[in-house]
Amino acid sequence: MSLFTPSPAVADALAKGKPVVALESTIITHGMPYPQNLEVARQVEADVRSHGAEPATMAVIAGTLHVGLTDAQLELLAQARDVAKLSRADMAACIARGGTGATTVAATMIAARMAGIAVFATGGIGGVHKGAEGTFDISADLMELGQTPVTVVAAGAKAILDIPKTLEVLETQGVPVIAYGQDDMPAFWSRSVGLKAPLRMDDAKTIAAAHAQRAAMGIPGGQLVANPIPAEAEIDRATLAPIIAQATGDATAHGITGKGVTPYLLQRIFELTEGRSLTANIALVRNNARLAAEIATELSVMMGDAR
Ligand code: PSU
Ligand code: MN
Repeated sequence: MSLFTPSPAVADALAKGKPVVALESTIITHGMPYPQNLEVARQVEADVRSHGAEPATMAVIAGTLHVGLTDAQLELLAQARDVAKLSRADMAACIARGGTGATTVAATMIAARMAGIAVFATGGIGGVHKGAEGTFDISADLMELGQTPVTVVAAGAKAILDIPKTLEVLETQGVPVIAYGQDDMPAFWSRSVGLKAPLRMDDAKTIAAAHAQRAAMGIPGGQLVANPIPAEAEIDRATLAPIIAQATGDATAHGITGKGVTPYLLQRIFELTEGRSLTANIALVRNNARLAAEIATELSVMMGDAR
């Protein structure tokens, strides 16, 4: 029994040592409304291809872990209701039961590592939620970054999170947090959270070299590349702050907890910004897909040179 089923294109790329970029599916099922989620999923795959890499969108469908989806599978996920949101805790259980589920950042990293894919593009990672000192709500994404050797390109941590605490946990987990092309830590919908990122790199080659260096030294865990949203698409922090405060208050008032928190907040912020948050989200995911393809390309050149 094989652990996963690669699409023909992904299998071919992996066999030839060509660059491959992993993509998650929770952003499709729980992060964006239909039909924009389907359009974005297709567009992001096209962005990866146009930058010289093969996209591998991950999902569990009827008990099979797919690494690379057909268009029909993308459509099924985009339209499906009641698809499970799979993290480290539940992916194996879903497969064992023959279920269907979308992969979060943590689950996508696990699948990527099994398939031999080193680079992954998403929108934003999960992190330490505001009020975590009371709720203990800390995303499994952070611990995954601490143990699974995949470089994750995101637009920073979502502004709905407690970003200083998220950075503290990443530091504790030994995760390099690399701002791309600027000193400041980006905050998903905005280009800066107003504090410096721990590290800064200005080109894909250096990020790939750092990934390869960690692997060579046997340091477990991945890297987080924080790629700022393109300036023309950003929503400034001052505009977002009261909206995030309201969405967070609404979540508490409605008793939303656990896995429901992130999808609820994204949907509420979409409503409160009259769709602007989605436009920004699309721009940043596409931007991350392009950078991830460049990093994967640099890495495949390095690995080729090493062979
Ligand atoms: N970023 C988005 N939309 C999303 C997510 C991130 O723009 O839906 C998802 C990712 O899959 C991430 C997950 O791994 O939210 C984090 O969920 P939690 O906070 O429950 O760990
Ligand atoms: Mn959580």
